[in-house]
Amino acid sequence: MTAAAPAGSAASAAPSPASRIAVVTGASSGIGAATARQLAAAGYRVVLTARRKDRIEALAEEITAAGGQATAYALDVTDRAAVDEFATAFRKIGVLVNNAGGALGADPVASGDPAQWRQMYETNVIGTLNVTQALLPALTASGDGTVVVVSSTAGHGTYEGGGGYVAAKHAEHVLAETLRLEIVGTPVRVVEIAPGMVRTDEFALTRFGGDAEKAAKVYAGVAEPLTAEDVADTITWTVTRPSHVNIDLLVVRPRAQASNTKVHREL
Ligand code: 8X3
Repeated sequence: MTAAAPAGSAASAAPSPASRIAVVTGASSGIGAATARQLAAAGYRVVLTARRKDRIEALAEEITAAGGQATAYALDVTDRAAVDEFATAFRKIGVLVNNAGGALGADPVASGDPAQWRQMYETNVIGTLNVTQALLPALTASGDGTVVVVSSTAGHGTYEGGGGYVAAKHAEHVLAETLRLEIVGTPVRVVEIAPGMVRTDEFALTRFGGDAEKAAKVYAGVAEPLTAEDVADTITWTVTRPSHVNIDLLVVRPRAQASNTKVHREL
């Protein structure tokens, strides 16, 4: 005899047909790609978006070959017209993971590049705003929607050289908090995941304009930075909780990182 799943278990939170589509932005690498793989394994039909079409198409093929359901859609989240066009494809979706974004530069406020600050605000904040606004009707129509905002520990405290990125991530945090207040009473929950030090192929490399030496220094001597899979695991856990459970904010760091400025390094 098969025992009935206990109320509130992960099994009881399996996505319903109306809510089984999950859109992931920035799905071409790192946390976004790992999240797409894990949500597909959890039974979601994942829609992969990113600017790099070849990458997301390859990932969609990989997920499909592994028995999952995935489609790829090339999208720049800062292009509002393109985002609106993308959103017309959906009447109902269950999950939106706002992951696209990143850091540019690590200069002090006194000498930081305003163009980089602006670009970080565009991708991290306006990108999240664009996609969330465009898909909110479909998330609501599903009767059981989840908006995930992948912010950062940079959204909760600052550090020297972090100014522009920290400012953008604070704004993303505020977007998530404000949205949660504004849509309470609708069937959509808002989850913020704030990862600390995560070693991915591209985050630090992009931040330092492709300078591999500078990028490596970020993780120097840190035994085990988080992986993209670690963060994807937390995202998947939050979206597979029963619908009435809203994980407002989940801060996740490697054990070696006690705060943004206190990291244990064995050098
Ligand atoms: C990444 C965390 O410390 O590089 O979002 O700002 S940090």
